[in-house]
Amino acid sequence: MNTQTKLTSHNRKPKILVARAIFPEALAKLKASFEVISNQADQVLTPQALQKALGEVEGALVTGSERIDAAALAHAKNLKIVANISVGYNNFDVPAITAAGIMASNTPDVLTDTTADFGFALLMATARRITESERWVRDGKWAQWSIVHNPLGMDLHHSTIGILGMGRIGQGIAKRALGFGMNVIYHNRSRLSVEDEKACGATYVSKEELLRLADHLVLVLPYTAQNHHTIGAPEIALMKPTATLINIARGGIVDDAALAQALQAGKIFAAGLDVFEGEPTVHPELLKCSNIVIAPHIGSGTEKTRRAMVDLAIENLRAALQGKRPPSLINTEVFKA
Ligand code: 8YV
Repeated sequence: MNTQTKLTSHNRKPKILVARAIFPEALAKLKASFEVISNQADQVLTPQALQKALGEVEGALVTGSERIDAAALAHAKNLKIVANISVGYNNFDVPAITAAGIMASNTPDVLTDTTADFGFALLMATARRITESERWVRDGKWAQWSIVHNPLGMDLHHSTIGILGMGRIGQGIAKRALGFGMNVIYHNRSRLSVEDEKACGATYVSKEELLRLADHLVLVLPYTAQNHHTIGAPEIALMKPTATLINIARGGIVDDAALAQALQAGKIFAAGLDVFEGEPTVHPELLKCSNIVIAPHIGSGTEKTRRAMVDLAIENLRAALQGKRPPSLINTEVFKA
């Protein structure tokens, strides 16, 4: 091996995968330190293409669209980290990633306030029928102002908001609700500390009480196998006919077919949905409902926050490839200092 070759191999940049389009400046910075396989076309990779790419790299930036499991990792001999650009990581089979000795990270905190803002926006749009009203106006139906014949909504102020899942985003929603004079109740796997309950002005109730008492039910829990269809026909049956249901958590937490039936039958007043089972496909029966506000999974979607998520994921990736502990490592047992 001549000196030149030695130098080249010594200076070899680690190879990484950027599985989806990211901001050009972030990609340029990555290219300064890494050899990058990037998917700037932004077409979700097939499982085969993902498996192949993971077999070639030492680090990968991925999103909720990439399922990382034993099959995806089948050839990933040199992979040290899969860094999710997302706080939720139900796209990760964490035991399989851990068994392969690979670190997994996510992007908590940086999106909490943006997502809580969005939850509130979706709640307000749903309760006050804003998108339905806009369609009504655009369809030329607004002939005159009317006391009773314009779309009439439900109040937020001084109503009861029920929050299912009281992590960082749930607590952010509770704090916003206090500003509207709302009565805040919540249910969570584990109860908050007295101080945290006080800071959110929130009262802990059982899941059944939450369903029965909430005027507005907001879902902010992570998706797990146990949480599949946490809200289905039996749960909706407990809700008030005047209630709204907001899902900013994950598709699969709500049984979308049951929800569509309930909305069509007037069992609840309305729903605001940012996430869907099998998204980006939306259940055709949901699309037929007028009492629903639909968004394309944009809870964290401000440019500032998406940049912060990408930056944090990159920080995790860089740390892992430098032998340091990634700041938001999920499977801490894999890290060896
Ligand atoms: C992501 C999200 O944009 O962070 C999450 O859990 O739902 C969103 O912020 C989405 O999951 C894509 O990875």
